[in-house]
Amino acid sequence: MEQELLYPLTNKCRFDQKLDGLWDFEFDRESQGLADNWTAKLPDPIKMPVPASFNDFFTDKDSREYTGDFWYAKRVFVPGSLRGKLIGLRFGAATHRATVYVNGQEIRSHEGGFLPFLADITSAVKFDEENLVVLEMNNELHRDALPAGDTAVLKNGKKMVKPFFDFYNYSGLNRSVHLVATPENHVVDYTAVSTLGDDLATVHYTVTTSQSVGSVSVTLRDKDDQIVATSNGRTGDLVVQHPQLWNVRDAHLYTLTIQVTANDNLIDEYSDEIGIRTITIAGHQIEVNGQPVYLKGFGRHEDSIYAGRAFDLNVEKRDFELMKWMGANSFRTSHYPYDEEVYRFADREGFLIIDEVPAVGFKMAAASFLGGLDQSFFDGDWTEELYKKHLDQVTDMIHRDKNHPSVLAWSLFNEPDTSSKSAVPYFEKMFAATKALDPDQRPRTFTLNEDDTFDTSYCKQFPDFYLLNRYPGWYHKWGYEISDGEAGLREELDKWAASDIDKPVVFSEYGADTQPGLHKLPSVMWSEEYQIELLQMFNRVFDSYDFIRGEQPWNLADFQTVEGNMRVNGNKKGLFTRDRQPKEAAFYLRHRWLDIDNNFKN
Ligand code: BDP
Repeated sequence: MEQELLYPLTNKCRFDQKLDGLWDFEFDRESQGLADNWTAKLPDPIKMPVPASFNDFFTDKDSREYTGDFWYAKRVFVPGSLRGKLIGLRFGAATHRATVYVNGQEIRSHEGGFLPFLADITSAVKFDEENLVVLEMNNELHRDALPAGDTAVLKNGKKMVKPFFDFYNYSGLNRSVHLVATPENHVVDYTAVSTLGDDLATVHYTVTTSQSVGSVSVTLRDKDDQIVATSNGRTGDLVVQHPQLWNVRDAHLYTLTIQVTANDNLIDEYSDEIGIRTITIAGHQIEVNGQPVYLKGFGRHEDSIYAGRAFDLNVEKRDFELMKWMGANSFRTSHYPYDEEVYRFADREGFLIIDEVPAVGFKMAAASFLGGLDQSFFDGDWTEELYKKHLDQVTDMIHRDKNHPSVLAWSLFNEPDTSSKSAVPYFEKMFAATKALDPDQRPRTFTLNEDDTFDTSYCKQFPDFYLLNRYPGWYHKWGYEISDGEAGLREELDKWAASDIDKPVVFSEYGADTQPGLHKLPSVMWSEEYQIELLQMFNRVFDSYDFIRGEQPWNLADFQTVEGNMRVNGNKKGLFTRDRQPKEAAFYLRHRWLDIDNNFKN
């Protein structure tokens, strides 16, 4: 578990500098780098942009598909004015494993390619000089790691990943690297949870500091910079009269400022934007501030041309404009936690996020779709090791994202194999271990794959609400048979309706691969017309069941996957193309969503 996950900032006590730009980069095909002293100097580096995935820049396949060890290096000047502070390097995402060296000294390792970590480099740093920062990285996939997959060795000796999931294994430093400095006695973490009263709200906060000396004060300011509440101590309550609540597509934020002082000296200060709101599940309703909400939105990916899975503010800005234009109010961070800037966008725009951990590929049928095995995933001897990493990443995700008002729920898996009893002990452990992690007690859930139905899933008791991924009309009962697909979907939903389960159901995936520009009357699969017909079919079904409380088609935009006979240069289920232009279906769905209020069905 990472202790220090606060987003970096510069103020009178703290320093933050992004180290984005060109880094040195080299493949380590023989895994000889460490033995050959690459921590002191990469022998023959090329330049590589950061943040970026390295894959799609290359014009040769061996480089694009490269699997194994690779290295990054950069000379970083550390100003003498930072003497006396703790100096760190904060990596937003190093996919999937990294060991950090500074001036030849090994600092730390980290596994998990979608969450940040801080390397404390204070003992290695030279002030007022350039410091050599070197990273040894690895992008292999394994069954005991997240996301799950295999790494094969071809007859020619080259390695190749076999993901048990449907997105490209984009690798490298996918998010910004920061040089940070904090006082030795500093704010390590804080939590802020709201309860609502009659025209009044209370923000219950806790602050953790690295040392116990010093006193803590907390101030809350409104958007006009007026102080609305103050409190003293490491835990306390901020009482806000006439609060402006954070709401769906109507966001109001307050600035929370924490100060640590000793003998009247300011020692550390940290500020963040928070929202005052509550989230509850009441029967089959999802509620924000006690009011029912119907989710309209998307499954997404961090994916774009050239830089792969790199976080790109420009792409993110465009995606938010597209989602707003569509009338959406929510999305799922399928299938991994996204860059922190995404949550900050959502906080400001009033979007709800289902925050997902990279527990994807926990299903052998998914592996066999891509040429894998046929056995229950949770029978495997890798699950003990996997569980540890999985819990670690759920812990870090909740720890990192807990203070964002936009986060509605935690998704602990995407499409695990729950149709075998062997899943149950794993789920029992995971749900018990994560119960108390979120101070805001948000709902926990996971997506149920097509094979994990009302009848077959052994894990229906775990989620607080259900996420269903269903593909009638595409992976089965397709084309002219789509009417049978609709009938089958209704048969399953009738069983949910007739059961004594009273929890919301959200459709978190459904869709049709669609080649933009392909038109056909009457429709055929892959045509723009067919995508619309499939969405119309699903929408008809959603509108006939009151307990369906949200729709998030797959996917906002086309995205890259491994090559295969089911994919034409990637997954084409986007409502938008990979370069973020609308397919015909986007106009259809926009029309529907602009007609549906955020409290649809109430
Ligand atoms: C679902 C997966 C998603 C895939 C989608 C598809 O959750 O990652 O991209 O199917 O096949 O099973 O389009």
